[in-house]
Amino acid sequence: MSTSNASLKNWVEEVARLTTPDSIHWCTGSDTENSNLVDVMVRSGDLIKLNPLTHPNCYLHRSHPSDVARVEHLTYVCTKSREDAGPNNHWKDPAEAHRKMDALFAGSMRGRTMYVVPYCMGPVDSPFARCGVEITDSPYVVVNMRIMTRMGDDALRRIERENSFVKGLHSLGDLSPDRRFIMHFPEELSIKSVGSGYGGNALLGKKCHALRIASWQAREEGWLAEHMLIMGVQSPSGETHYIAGAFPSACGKTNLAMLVPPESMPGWKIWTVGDDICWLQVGADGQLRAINPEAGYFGVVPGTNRKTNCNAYDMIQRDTIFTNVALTADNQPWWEGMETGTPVTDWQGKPYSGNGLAAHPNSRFTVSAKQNPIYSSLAEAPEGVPISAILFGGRRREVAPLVYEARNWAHGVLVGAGMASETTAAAVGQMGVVRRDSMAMKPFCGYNFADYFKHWLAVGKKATKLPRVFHVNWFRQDKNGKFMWPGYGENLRVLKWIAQRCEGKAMAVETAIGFLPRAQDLDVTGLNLDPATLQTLLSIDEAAWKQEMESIGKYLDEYQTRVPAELRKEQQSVAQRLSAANAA
Ligand code: GTP
Ligand code: SPV
Ligand code: MN
Repeated sequence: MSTSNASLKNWVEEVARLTTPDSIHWCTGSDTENSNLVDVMVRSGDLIKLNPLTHPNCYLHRSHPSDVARVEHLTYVCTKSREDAGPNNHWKDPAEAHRKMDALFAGSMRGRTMYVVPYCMGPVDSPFARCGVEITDSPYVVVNMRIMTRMGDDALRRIERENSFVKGLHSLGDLSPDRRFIMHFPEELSIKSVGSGYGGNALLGKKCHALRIASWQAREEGWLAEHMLIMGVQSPSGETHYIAGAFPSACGKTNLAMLVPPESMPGWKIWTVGDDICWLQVGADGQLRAINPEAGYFGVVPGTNRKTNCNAYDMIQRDTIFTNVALTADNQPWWEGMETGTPVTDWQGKPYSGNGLAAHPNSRFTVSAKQNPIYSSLAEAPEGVPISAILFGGRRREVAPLVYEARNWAHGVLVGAGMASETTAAAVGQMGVVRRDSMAMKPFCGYNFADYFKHWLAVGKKATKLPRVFHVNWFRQDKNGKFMWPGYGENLRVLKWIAQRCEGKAMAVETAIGFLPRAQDLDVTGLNLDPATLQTLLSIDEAAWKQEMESIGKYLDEYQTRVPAELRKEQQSVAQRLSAANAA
């Protein structure tokens, strides 16, 4: 098989000359192709078949122990001008980057098969969707891309029709961290990734294409590519609000998008549109409309159980690829937070004696969105869903209250830009360190954050009916390091207030940082929460917030004169309100 598209054909031939694979396979996305690839990997040990009685058609993949998370320090945006990449990205000159990468790709596929993977991000019939082709020597990448994207013939037909696609070249290389780089060339709509087989580094449709390259395209074309979940929140009266939420990696997007309502909130229903990436366009009706460019979930495994999220738990009992979980004696997958079973083999395949973690904290499941019991019927709608509210949220053990609402869009952009969160196991590096993570896009924005903030403000001017903007924090801790808010399903109480705010039906008090619900404005029926704790969650420490705003001001300074004046003004106005409040 091949293609009628000359530029694709030429590129594949050029890559084959450079990487010298034994053979070339054009992926169609068929079931037979998939089961052949799975067979090959079971034989090579790349996949381990899990217990077919408890977990039919499930497999375990163990990645190289040094290759278990995204590598932000090895991820580059290579634009002609360094300023276009901005202080938020590592930068390399494009010509130098190509030279360096091509030297690593030279002969890198010798003895391996080169897979050509055409894919579409978004429903294939959606005008919002965009296509790409990933060339890879990893069959694990192929079977994951088949779950995570619309992969194969339909995508190839669209590429041939449009003659436009993002080029992604990936090779495992020798998996050495010294020869591992993920390089983006937004001006050429291309990606080169070598030396890693892990999710975000290797499944190029996801963070590399759908966020870093797409955010660049989105700015040129007037839309937004965001690290956001998309969910429908249906009230007992049957009305559904669609909400998009930006939370940094491993900070609760999948769990919120698949929320299971508490028993004490009968009649409420949640529908998942997406759990990680959201493309937002101003629709013909002047509203922001969202599509999920992905077709599956690459979700955090630890912590998933019947109690925290039975939707997610049930979804991964069949037809799932697990990466870096532990095993029980009868070959069932096991992870921390699992309430049953005993691990005997850890994520590296070593006997587990009960010391330390059995599963890797960034172990993941790959599963088709179609297996989600609450998958929204509008998730495949080519025109997307209309967004009523945007949430920004981080992991903040202090300072950030449970929820507050921004005054307006421009203030909302400041709230997003000023987001901070504790680092997690999703990326290599120290964990639990608070850092600024604007719109949860610090690792994913393909251009200068100052230009990105400007673009957010511009999108606000283009839309005639804007979503309301909120900040939430499920992760406040008490003196003993215990989470103060129960989280998970109980987060619906906050979503209910948000939905009612969108309808102009819920009360709030105005503070220096925005609108907060009072305890009586939240539905806490059936929630066993100490009133003093709730009070703490719903109040702000003005001295701490004064510091926070100063720190956000300093953060904006890093972007110098490129920062839009309107955003500066928002920061100054909140700082002034806080000074006035402190003086009062
Ligand atoms: P990425 O896929 O890395 O982008 O992450 P994500 O934002 O989808 O995070 P996910 O929902 O997978 O959650 C990550 C971790 O946070 C898991 O260990 C969850 O158990 C935990 N978590 C999710 N929601 C809550 C919550 O409301 N409260 C608390 N305390 N923990 C939560
Ligand atoms: C994240 O790290 O935000 C993820 C997982 O969603 S990865 O695909 O590795 O980026
Ligand atoms: Mn993510």
